[in-house]
Amino acid sequence: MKRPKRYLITSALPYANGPLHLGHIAGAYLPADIYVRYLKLKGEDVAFICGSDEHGVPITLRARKEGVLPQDIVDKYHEMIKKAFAELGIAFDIYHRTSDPLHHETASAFFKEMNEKGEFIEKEEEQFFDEQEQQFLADRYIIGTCPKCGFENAYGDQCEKCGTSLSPKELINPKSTISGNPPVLKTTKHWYLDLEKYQHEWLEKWIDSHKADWKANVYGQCKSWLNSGLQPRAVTRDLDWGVPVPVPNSEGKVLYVWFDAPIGYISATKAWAKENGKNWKDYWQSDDSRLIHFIGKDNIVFHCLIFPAMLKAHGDYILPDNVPANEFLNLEGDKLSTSRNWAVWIHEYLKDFPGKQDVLRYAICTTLPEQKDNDFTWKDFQTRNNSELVAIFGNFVNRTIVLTHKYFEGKVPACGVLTQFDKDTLAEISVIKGNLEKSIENFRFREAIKTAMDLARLGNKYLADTEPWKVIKTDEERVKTILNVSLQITANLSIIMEPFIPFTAEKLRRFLNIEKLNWNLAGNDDLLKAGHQIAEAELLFDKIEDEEMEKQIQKLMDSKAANEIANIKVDPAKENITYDEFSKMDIRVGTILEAERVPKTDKLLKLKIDTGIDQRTVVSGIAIDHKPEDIIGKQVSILVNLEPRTIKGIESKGMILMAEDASGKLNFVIPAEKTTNGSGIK
Ligand code: B3M
Ligand code: ZN
Repeated sequence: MKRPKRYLITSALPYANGPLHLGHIAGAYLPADIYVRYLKLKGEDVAFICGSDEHGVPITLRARKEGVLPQDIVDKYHEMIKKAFAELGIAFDIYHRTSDPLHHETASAFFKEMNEKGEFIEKEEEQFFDEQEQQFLADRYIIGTCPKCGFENAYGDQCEKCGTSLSPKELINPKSTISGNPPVLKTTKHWYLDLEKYQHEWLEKWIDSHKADWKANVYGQCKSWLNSGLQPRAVTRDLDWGVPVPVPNSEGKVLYVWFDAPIGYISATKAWAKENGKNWKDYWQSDDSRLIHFIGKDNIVFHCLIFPAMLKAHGDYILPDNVPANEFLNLEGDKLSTSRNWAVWIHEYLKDFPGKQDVLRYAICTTLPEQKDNDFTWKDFQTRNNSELVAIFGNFVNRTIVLTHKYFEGKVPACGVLTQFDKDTLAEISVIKGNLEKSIENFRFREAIKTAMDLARLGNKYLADTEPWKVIKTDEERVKTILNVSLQITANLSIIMEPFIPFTAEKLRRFLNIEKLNWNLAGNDDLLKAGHQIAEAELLFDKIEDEEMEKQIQKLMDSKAANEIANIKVDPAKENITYDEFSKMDIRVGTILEAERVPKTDKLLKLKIDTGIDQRTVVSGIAIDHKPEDIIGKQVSILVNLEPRTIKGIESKGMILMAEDASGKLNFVIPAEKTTNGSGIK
């Protein structure tokens, strides 16, 4: 692509139904922010767009659960998310929101325009309806038994236990989550985007044209969607929260959240342009601007297939030039989860580690899940801080500034004759800068931050090799040159670190008493003139102690424990029975004498039990949790007067009593002390 005149960079609009965590930042926000800061530092014309996604069923569900209005939910989280981004230095040009009237207007007009062009298929369809509540039920408002794994609380669109995508009609015994009643099917009309037609007309070709420049995971996911054949997709819903369908006689219908949300990028750009004397169309409707969407991998289909299809069908818009989606970040080996509270919440981090935004940015950047899922651990976070930021970067800068004060009253000493080693060191700065540009421009931010750190490593090594603290005793002129070189490296660090750790870059500029410098100046060896006065040194980074890490790990352990307790589901009590009914059961203590698997079954063991009365065979469904060799000799409780049954051709006389825990594991019910076989249990 020829050099664009301007850039339009978007980050996925987070749902305003909960706070931000680490996974969000690693997916769509930190990479975008690094990229944008880099472009801006080069003097490019960039609009960096984001905002809250305030529609959709998760928000209405949450509001219902908390007994408040959807608007209350989005107001609360919009502010919270916006603040967390700002404090972490994710510097959008605008952080807008989709409940804003400007967005409703923009999304409505977009739909109308497509509708007038005849781009939608209108279809009547049967959908689940809650008769008591008199409303249609979105997929998430229906739960039932998963046809794949039997999980009883699967949603209408997905089973969270086995991960299968579902449609509400596939659920066994569907129930409305609002009234709890079984829903009925009722006809309703919806507008569909004809993705099948677009696939054949141009979409497939367009995706293929990006085979070389898109990330393999992104291109691969698009191809697999295309290979299974795109189907028309409904872009409207029966719901009372969202952008109303702007067509007569469509009361109770709104645009599907995934139709209106990406249009949110456009409305946000309009709002920004209005405030900043720009023309939003320059960014969205002009071929010399470059559109890039930063997202997480679960949003690929919407940004690479559906939204482009909408933009093209509308007709006036450019298409994304790249969609560098990231994979997922895990936490301490486990999937991040809002509902299980398995997360590092950004607002909590900012409170727990004041002034350490850059440590988190750095640790996340070095762990970005660019090619595959990756794992964030507090141990790694601590090591990144203590062994890299403190020991390499901070150490180099501190020594340079302290020595400049000690020997030359804080004035940049003049550079004398350069040795070959000095020249090689200085030449390395440009090499590093060149590598960095390549990495950033190809969205390889992990590689980029490592390269940026190489400059700090270079500086640290330069000081260790030249040892100015020794040379000063014999050759002050040489020390002037050494510190001049070191200071030039420090000034270069203030430029190239800015995209990654902007708070630190600002601190460095304060130490060096300089303004923000253009990226293109990096690589120069005379950024600081001789005689320039620098400020006193402060520490760039502080060590993070073990106790602080232990606190964070404890926090995670606490939420794990809280979850385990919350997840224990206990069956309600059964109907009362009489004592006579109970006393009919003859339960005894027995001992397992023999145990073997019943061939061709997973669950069954054939046991020989000494009941005190006799020795008998019992077939028991405990093989998943118990191996035959482990249970021989064990005492058990056995119901001896249960009618004999033939199971897999074996006559089973009686039943071993087991306790089943919440996870379905079966544990033996045994007397607390060794008891004679045949003792009655009453
Ligand atoms: N809110 C989904 C998400 O946060 C959605 C992104 C919209 S981007 C237009 O993953
Ligand atoms: Zn399932």
